[in-house]
Amino acid sequence: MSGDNTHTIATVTAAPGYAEFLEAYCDKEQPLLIKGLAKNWPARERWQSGRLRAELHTLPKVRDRGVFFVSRSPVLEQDIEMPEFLKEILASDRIMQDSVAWRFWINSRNNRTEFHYDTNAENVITVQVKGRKEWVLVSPETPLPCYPFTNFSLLKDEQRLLRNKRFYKFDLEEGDLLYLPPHWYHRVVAKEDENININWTFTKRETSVISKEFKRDMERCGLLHSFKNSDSALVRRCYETAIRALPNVGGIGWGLKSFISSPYKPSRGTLVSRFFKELLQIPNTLLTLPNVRSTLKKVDKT
Ligand SMILES: O=C(O)CCC(=O)C(=O)O
Ligand SMILES: [Fe+2]
Repeated sequence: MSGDNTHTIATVTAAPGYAEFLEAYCDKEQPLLIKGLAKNWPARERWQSGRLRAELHTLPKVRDRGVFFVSRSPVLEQDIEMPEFLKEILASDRIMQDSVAWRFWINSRNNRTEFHYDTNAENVITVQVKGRKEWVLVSPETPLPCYPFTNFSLLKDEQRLLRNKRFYKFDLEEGDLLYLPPHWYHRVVAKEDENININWTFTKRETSVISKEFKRDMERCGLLHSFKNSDSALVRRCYETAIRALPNVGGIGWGLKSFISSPYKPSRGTLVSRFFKELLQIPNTLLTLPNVRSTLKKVDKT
């Protein structure tokens, strides 16, 4: 362990089997880097940014979300060779089947995705098909400060944000696969002229990993859910106004039909205390507003 809390992500050179993937990584929600997994994928020859973008626009199942393209069912399978563990997890009844998505990211050099974690307790499996991206992952046990009620970290100086956090910093190179567990914050910077990655997302039905950020997520989602379904028309209207005003980049409204099941059941008192903890971030939020404006121009195209 070094003084600045940088750790080294678990790294292997061959895909684990399904049972090992579950036991060592997915059940424990620990990240994994598989080097060179996609070395021989036809996509490495076939995909080129302009052509791929044009092709994705012709596919009826695919939606252009601005930041990425997304499909709820398989597309361009002829160009990729999914490892067995991935096929098995996507087909398994351990996950919510309506949570599965195929996403395509086509980015030019220096494209930057700021610190956030994916909502709906999403697990992400990413393959860097072309180019290279630098990732920083921050453990949900040392969460970053967020904008109130959101999964987006305050836009502040990175060195200060990472002080005393447990994090991994590494390059995802052409052909590498990354398993990103739920609630791990990440920021990503594209490092080559052409950068293409594909990722699959899924949400487990259950979890026994009760990290600090998991608790906050359950509490903020519980609160948002109670505002949305409140008996008071005023509360419901305030909720709807706030959601409409917020950028629709992370599915802030908790889109899944069912919550993930876990031993953590926050009490009403905990939800109320969460409400006030979130409000306490308002002063910090105001201080970062100039950064928010410039970042939203780049990010929120949905
Ligand atoms: O590749 C990027 O720029 C962002 C990726 C990301 O946030 C994700 O896959 O969840
Ligand atoms: Fe993400």
